[in-house]
Amino acid sequence: MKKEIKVVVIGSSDVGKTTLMENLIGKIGKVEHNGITTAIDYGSLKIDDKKIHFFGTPGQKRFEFMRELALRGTDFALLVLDASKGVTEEDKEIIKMLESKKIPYGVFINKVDVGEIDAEKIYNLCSPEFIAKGCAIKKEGFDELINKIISHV
Ligand SMILES: Nc1nc2c(ncn2[C@@H]2O[C@H](COP(=O)(O)OP(=O)(O)O)[C@@H](O)[C@H]2O)c(=O)[nH]1
Ligand SMILES: [Mg+2]
Repeated sequence: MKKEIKVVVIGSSDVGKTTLMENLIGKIGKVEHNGITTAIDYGSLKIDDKKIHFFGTPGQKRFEFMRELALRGTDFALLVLDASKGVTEEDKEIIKMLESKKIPYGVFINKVDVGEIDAEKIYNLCSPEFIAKGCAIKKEGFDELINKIISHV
């Protein structure tokens, strides 16, 4: 079984990827300009005998090439959605990218403090390994998210 696992955090802009990673892992190395993550950031969590390395991706469509880069050699992806926005066209494009590359992924529905997305709706669109829900700013849903990631990588 693999002990070093690469997980890419992916999603449209402003869904809460950076907040999620910062609150999950702590301060992480990143390069931001005007609030846009322009470089692939990362940090890792050691859980039991596994080390999970998280890689961030910028959400802006014009940085699609960076998603492509980040997804190379990845073991798993975590797609972050914004519950207040629902599943957007941009999200659907990212889902298409993940499915065409056959990368297993889980979905984290973020911002459940300000909205909701029916899991059924997501399962009608695509086939994630799991769906977890939470609130990145309040650090809610993190234990369940980590448990689900661990049981799928
Ligand atoms: N209400 C709410 N806002 C959030 C949550 N997580 C992040 N945000 C806010 O959403 C905005 C975008 O977050 P950011 O982490 O920069 O998103 P990114 O572009 O996907 O990296 C910021 O203003 C965050 O404070 C959440 O769980 N609930
Ligand atoms: Mg960001």
